[in-house]
Amino acid sequence: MDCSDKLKDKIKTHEAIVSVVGLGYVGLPFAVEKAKVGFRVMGIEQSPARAEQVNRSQNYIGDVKDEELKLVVGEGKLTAFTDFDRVSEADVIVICVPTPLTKNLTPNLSYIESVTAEVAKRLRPGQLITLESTTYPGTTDEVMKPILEQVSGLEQGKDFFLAYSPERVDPGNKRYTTRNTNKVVGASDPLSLEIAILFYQQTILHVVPVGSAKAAELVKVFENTFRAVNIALVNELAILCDRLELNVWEVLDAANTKPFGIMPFYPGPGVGGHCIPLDPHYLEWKAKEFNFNTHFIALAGEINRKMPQFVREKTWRVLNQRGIAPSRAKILVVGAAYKKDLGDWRESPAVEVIEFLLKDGVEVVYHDPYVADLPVGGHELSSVDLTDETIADADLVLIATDHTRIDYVNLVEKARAVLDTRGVTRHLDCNQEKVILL
Ligand code: SAJ
Repeated sequence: MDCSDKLKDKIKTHEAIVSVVGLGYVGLPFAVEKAKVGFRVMGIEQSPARAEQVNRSQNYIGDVKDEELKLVVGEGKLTAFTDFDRVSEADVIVICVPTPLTKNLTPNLSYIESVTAEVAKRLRPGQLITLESTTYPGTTDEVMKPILEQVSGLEQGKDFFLAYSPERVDPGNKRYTTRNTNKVVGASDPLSLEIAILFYQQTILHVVPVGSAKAAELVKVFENTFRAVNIALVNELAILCDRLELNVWEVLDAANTKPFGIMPFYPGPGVGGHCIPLDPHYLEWKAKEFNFNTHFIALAGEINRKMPQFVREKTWRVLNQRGIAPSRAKILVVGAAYKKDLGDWRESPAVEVIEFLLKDGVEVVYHDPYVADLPVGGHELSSVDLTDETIADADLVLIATDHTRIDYVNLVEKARAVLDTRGVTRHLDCNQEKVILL
């Protein structure tokens, strides 16, 4: 029996030891799913604090159920480490590390490269490595494979197996989870693909094979590009409607009554998170290698990135219409997270808007039920309670994130004026005279 047969058997019986590198919003849910079906999972996390939290069953990812984490950790099925020493024990190594951008929007593969080098040092025959991080087409075959083969002397498709399977996590989505979200898998040799499909089928309902790692990489970055471009389209429409003095929300709500051939996207204060604003630029960068300009990606990024400034200027206009200079205004910003019903404020457009307003001399307070403290523009702000007094005390309430749990009817009733950048008040039975929509 060769090493691939042994590996397939271990995967089928769930005796395979799985190592998940990176226990963030992708890695931790994935690790828990594998542990729940009986795999022994070694999490490798660069943050000692996070590793400690996992080992103490202290959940820090909203999409992971506390009781499930407690169960798998309690059973010894999931243990977190901060070093790679034991990765040679793993039969399958799943890499879920960040793929950020540099300041000038070029890929930063440093996490992938450093993790791959650590794995390569300990690589042994019979291991499967899969990359889940969103990246440009070619990363698995052109960056990871050479490191793994040159450092270990082993050969992909014969001694070890390598595949790409993009994460498809929609943070906060209660309907689609790691288990029931279709999973694309690609590899540049048939045996790696076969073994990777078998591995993912153990915990994911539907696996979608494609013919290469590159194709799988492009699938993912296309998915995020699709969203970035469509969000930019409605953001541009919002700016045009502002000039036309038309209500973009009325236009979009009516357009979305078309029963076919359209899909709802809505304007906002900008595009946040660590995917949509970043991932498409991985493809833009790769395309330049082929003397190809991905105009849609560049334009979408440009439009989405200018939305915070558009909100800033709209705020000035609203204050001016009320005879209030920004430097003498007090604004209550409702929502700091990058999207509703979660507390992640990385790349959040709300934070950029707050930073702009602080620069304009506005006295800014914010309320976000999911974000207790917020370092912004050199200030350390803390979320204020959303009382009738704090609402009435502000010259303007600016809704930057449309968290479900906020009582928007009361907010509008108690506010002097509301700038709603998310359209969340547009269908409410409240005094719409006080609401200015983006
Ligand atoms: N946004 C808008 N208008 C819209 C939709 C979103 O302004 O119509 C904004 C959001 O407020 C947010 C940003 O865009 O600031 C990104 O929102 P998102 O939900 O598209 O992105 P993420 O990063 O939370 O999650 C996405 C996944 N979301 C969905 O598919 C709905 C998916 O694109 C990826 O699987 C995931 O990122 C990832 O990890 O790549």
